[in-house]
Amino acid sequence: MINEKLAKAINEQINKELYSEYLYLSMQAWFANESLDGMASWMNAQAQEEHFHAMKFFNYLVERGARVILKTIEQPTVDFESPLQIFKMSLEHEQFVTKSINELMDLAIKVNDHATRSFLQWYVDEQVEEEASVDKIVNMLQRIGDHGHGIMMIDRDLGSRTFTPPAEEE
Ligand code: OFO
Repeated sequence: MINEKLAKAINEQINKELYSEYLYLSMQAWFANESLDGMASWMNAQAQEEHFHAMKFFNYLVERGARVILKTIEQPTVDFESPLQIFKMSLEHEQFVTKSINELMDLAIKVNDHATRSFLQWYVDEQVEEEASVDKIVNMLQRIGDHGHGIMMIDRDLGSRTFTPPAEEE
């Protein structure tokens, strides 16, 4: 049986991952209205990835015999200004999630739960990738500024992203 405090913190993390999904869907909606279909599609792939992150925690709690307690998902921001502002906000959000995963890891270490430490290592590595991919887009957008042609090129490029859930080890 998993430590009660740790199970509670993982339940809170499930809420954060589902909020992330919601936030990226909200960003997708803004891009869709702006006819930036590639960026909208990138956000959709990102939202699917967040759903996967949430369900991975969900399944882990079930596997460890703990209850999954779903809470209200906060309304995400709906007012955005530009692609650059959105991707900057995504980066800040991912930094917040990284901090939260690190705190979970600290707790798993504190309560001596080796199984959860091993499980969380996947998220620690994943967050490095999450931050790096958004940071790269922020840099590209900063470089092109308001240049319409550049935005269209990035949009086309980002549209090629798809989400394939990683194979789960047995
Ligand atoms: Fe789940 O990593 Fe982004 O938020």
